[in-house]
Amino acid sequence: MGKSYQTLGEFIIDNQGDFKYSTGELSRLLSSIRLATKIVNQQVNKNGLVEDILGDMDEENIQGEKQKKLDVFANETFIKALTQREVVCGIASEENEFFIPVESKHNSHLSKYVVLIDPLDGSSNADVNVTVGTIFSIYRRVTPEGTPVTLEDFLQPGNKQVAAGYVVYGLSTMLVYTTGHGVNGFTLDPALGIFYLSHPNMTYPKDGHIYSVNEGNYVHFPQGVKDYIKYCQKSEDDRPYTSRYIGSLVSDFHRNMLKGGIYIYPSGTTSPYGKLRLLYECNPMGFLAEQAGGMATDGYQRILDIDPSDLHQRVPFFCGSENMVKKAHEFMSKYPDDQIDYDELKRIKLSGEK
Ligand code: AHM
Ligand code: MG
Repeated sequence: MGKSYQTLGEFIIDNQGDFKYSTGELSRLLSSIRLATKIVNQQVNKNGLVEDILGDMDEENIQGEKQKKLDVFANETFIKALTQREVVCGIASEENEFFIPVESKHNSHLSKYVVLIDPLDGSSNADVNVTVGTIFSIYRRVTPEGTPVTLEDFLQPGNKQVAAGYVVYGLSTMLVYTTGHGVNGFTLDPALGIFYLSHPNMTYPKDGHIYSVNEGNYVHFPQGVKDYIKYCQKSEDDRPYTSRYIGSLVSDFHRNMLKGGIYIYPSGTTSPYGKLRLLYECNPMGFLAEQAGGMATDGYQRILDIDPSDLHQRVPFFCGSENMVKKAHEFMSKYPDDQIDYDELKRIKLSGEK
């Protein structure tokens, strides 16, 4: 974590050459995300001061301004920043049931990128002044340019991502992202409104001592997860591990990447596939994890290789330091029947649509 005066804007431009035949489209897109992040950050920082932001959407705050819930505000801000600047041809958001096609009003040539976004992840934490985040994921469209986007453009496996990142609105606000050439973190100087490169080349320690899982759901967990948790708690070698769970994926991930750890959201709780969304949460975090030398799986297979069947599909998520995820796999592999067949899921989904 060296001192650096390189700004995010400069970094984006300096690294544009990582992409052969770059036209600057991705740079413009990342710059729009940066702008939206600053706007959302301002609003997040007023949380508590402007108390009605947590109230009904129609309420006025103490300054007499109409206020919106923070997650609605964040969703609208990102969508606006991306559509008005015409830097994408389509957006899918965790907050919206359907994807949003973007039509060009100004550019004859509309961007070839689609963005998938979780505008305010862990938003229930906002009520108690605990860190929340934004997660984004960028793909090249697969349908021909110049035609309206289709579902196919969004239902791509995570290994096709061009870029992904998150923003953590914590003690300081950080934007962390990858374009497939490592992971870099930028910290916002709130006085200047500028992100500076503060964490170049972020990497997961190979081993760790932190496990992050909502143990309140223990009785519902698959046996492999229960066994692994018992292993983490055993007094042997360098164990027991420390348990840390914020309930805000971005913060749990961020801490584990810096210190070494594993995050698990298994199946068997709120849904048979866990809680987290493949497209808005697991794929972008999985891409970042791998780029930082960590791993992201569903307990059996690589997250980035899953062929998605639905915009809001959920998957179990095991993510973190390589040796910890591998150890968890050893326990999971004893219960092969718990493995999910995603091709079968897709077949069922498609046959249901006919
Ligand atoms: P959200 O997208 O509705 O905010 O849910 C995602 C969040 C993650 O940030 C967090 O890790 C998880 O849900 C916590 O869930 P739980 O309260 O079930 O442990
Ligand atoms: Mg979320």
